[in-house]
Amino acid sequence: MKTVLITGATGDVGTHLRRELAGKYKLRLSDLRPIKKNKSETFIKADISKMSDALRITKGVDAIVHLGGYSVEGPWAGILQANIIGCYNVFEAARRNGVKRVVFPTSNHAVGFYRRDQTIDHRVTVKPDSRYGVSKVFGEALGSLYADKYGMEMFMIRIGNVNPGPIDKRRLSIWISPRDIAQLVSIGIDRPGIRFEIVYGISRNKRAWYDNANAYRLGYQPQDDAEAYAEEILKKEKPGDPTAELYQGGIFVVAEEVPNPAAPAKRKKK
Ligand code: 15L
Repeated sequence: MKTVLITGATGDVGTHLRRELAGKYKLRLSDLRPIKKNKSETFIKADISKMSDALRITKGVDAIVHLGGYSVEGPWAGILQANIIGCYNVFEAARRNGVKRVVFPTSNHAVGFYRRDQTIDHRVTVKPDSRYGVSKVFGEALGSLYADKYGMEMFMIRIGNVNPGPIDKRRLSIWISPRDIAQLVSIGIDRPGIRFEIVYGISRNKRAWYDNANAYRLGYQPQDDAEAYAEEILKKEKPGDPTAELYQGGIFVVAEEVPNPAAPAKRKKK
């Protein structure tokens, strides 16, 4: 049985994967936060922004599912530490420890500035919608480098939204069920002959914005379709931000007010 490291194992996706992949692989979990592990799992507390920790957790595993890091938009300092430095450390530590296979859950936010009336495949130019989206593009680029330069096997899943069911209209297009994401991750771990692949992490959704032919070519057979929830979801849907609704990335595309430290401080009114 293969030993598989899951970083960021306490998060939502990690929690679904632990349940779905139990018994299929020996799971080694890591996270900054402590975890309540079960008997068949091992846990190592680690901060992946430190190379020494990344080297420790990746030693002796057959494959890595690198979920660790920020999973939503956030301040640059945090994204830099967790998603840029952390991702570099994990890929580099894998290389130094001779771990060839890495599954990297990237995100729909790497291409979130495509419009909802467009269908995109795995070959489109990236269009990140946020600092978080840029960090996922960084991971994809780093994966490509490590595949071409060091012969590593990098499987990039641009995940939509993992949940037991879709939670709103946008997610009817990008939802993936826990069992479908587990199937895709298993393809990423086990399929022979991977060098560098990008696939979309969505179920077989009728309203998909993605042409997921590359995932199907590699053997993906999703079991679920968000359409089964559509009527119920659409009944509850309220109109949202009109800009966000134009784009696939939703609210992530909307510019926030970022304080400008160079601007003269406003005088307080007396
Ligand atoms: C993501 O990439 C996030 O990890 C997740 O928390 C959701 O925000 C998801 O995208 C989404 O777009 O729904």
